[in-house]
Amino acid sequence: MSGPTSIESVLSESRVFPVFPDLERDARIAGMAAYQELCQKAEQDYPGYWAELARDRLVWTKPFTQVLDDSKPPFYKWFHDGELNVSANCLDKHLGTPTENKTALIFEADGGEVTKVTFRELYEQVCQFANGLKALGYKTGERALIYMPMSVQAIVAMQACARLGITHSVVFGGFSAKSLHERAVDVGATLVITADEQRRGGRAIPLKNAVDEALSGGDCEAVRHVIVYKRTGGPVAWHEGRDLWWEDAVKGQSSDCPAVSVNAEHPLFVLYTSGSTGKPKGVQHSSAGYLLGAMLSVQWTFDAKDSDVFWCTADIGWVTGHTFITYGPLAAGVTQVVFEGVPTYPDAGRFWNMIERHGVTVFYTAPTAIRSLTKAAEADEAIHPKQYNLDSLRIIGSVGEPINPEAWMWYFKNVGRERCPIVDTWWQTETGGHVITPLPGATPLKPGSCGLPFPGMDVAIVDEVGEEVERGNGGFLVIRKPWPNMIRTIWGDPDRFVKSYFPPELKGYYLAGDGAQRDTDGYFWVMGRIDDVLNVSGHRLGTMEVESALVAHPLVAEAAVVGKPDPTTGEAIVAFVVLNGDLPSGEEADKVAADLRNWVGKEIGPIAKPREIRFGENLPKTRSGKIMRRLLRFVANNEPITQDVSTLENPAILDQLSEAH
Ligand code: 6R9
Repeated sequence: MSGPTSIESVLSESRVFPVFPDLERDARIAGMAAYQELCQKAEQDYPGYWAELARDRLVWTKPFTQVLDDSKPPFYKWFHDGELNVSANCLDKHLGTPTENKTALIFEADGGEVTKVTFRELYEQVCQFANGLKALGYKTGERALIYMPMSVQAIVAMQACARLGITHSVVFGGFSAKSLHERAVDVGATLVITADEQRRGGRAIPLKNAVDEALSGGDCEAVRHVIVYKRTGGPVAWHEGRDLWWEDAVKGQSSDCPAVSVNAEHPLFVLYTSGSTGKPKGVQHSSAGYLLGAMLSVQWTFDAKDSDVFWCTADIGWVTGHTFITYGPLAAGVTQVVFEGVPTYPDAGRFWNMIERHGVTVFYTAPTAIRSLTKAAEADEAIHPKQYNLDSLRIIGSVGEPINPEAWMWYFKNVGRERCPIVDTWWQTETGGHVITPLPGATPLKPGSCGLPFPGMDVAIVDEVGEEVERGNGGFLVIRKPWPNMIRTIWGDPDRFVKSYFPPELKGYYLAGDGAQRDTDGYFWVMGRIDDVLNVSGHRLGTMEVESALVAHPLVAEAAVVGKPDPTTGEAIVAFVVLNGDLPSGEEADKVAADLRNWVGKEIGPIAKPREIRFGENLPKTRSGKIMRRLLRFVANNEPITQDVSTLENPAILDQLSEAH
């Protein structure tokens, strides 16, 4: 941890860590010159660059002759006269190769049981389940909702849908029946695949019950079947004729099932994500373009090697779980660890323990997990990463939100042992795969920066009229050219797609919704969502900037900052803070708050001093670990929260923060 004179927090971070020579030597993209060569190739012949990769990496049943169709922007099509099957590209292509009998999945359940599945076995399970779906009458073009715990079966379900050309929509197991209902209706699901219950931290949480509730409304009659995987054996209600057990669906089914050849643009999945307002958006992805991006992200960012044991800790309910569990690693033929549960059960050493036991070489997690495990490790030496043998690691990654330099350094020192690069990967549900990221064998690292564009991606920081801003200035993060794994539309709402992502004043560029700046070396520094940028007395401040400063204080574990309207300064800063120690109260709280205000004043400048600091034991987070600043704004303004908070990990924390002054 940094001492009080540290300036680790601020975005003027100036440390640079050179590429590790051993990684560079063996990397797929070895050295900065190799990276630049790829970028130049893309610049000189953009369609040619992607066409070559698509021909080289994907197995086509009908080769494409057209690369990019940009005749109706922003509805772009890629490789659109080609055909393939995504599941065949993840499984069938390994049959008859040495990968066939290699371990595909090392699954560790919440209770610690480990199941290993080879690529051949996974192929057979997927085929059996796909045959079961066919026997029930399911066909290409239908939509299936998947609401399952992390399990081998969840991956099988997704792959089986892909195999038949059934578009899946995975709903995170932590979402409520209400959310499930909304998604089932919006996507027009005819099939639901679920489990009796899931396990999280030793507790059983019902899933099938929520499905029953979600489908009870009368507007989900299109759902013909609910297939239930028995995870815990817990009690479930049964709807004869509609419900059937997974084991019955696959009973007697052949373990070969021909993959359906679909058009490159066929919707592989629809994944719902929150917009800044309104109902969730169903982000629609393609088959070929999406898979190409997923595969390249695994191969380039994580420098996938045959000997790797890859572990992405995300849930399949998020895009990270789609790209870095279900599709990318399988297409790349990499062994991966998949886990059910939480990082803090049976104790907060679970991640480090699993890395040690399974010999994980590439580890990919989120800043929020790093920060909470830092806090746990500082409180309990016994589960500190230093107690574990993490020698197998060679690359560690971060995704989901900006990683503040403080957390970056802790991760780098304690997990990566100063010999593993951190790939801080910036991307979104809508982008399908990595957009800005360091490459482990090519990009020197700057703590807190997500590095340089992924080879081929045309990323820029622009002003309100789409003009690129000068280096060092903030602006909107945009992607200027269409890319193969981009969002195709918002399911059922093409107008919203155009309005959300392609504002007319931005020259047709894709607007990511994040504010960022680029330094003189071309490195990107993401400041957070543009709706999170504060304006205090005419000064632009990223909530991230202030949070980063707070988190750099030795007493602070986590912080979230929101703006509150102020008649004099426009906005005033309210900070919600979780300390490493106990929750302070009374004079103690006043004293710590005063110290923190001064600290921020010193770190960034007096303008950034929070007007108010409130302490809590935690922050309101979505189940994917994103802090819900929107709700904190209500709390900051002492306004009642009228929205549904059932999707929060910890709704009770809102009361605690409302009372804390
Ligand atoms: C993959 C994923 C996307 C939003 C994105 C940005 C934030 C993700 C980040 C990051 C800074 C990173 N974000 N990765 N911000 N640095 N490395 O998280 O997708 O759930 O759609 O969220 O997350 O704000 O716009 P998604």
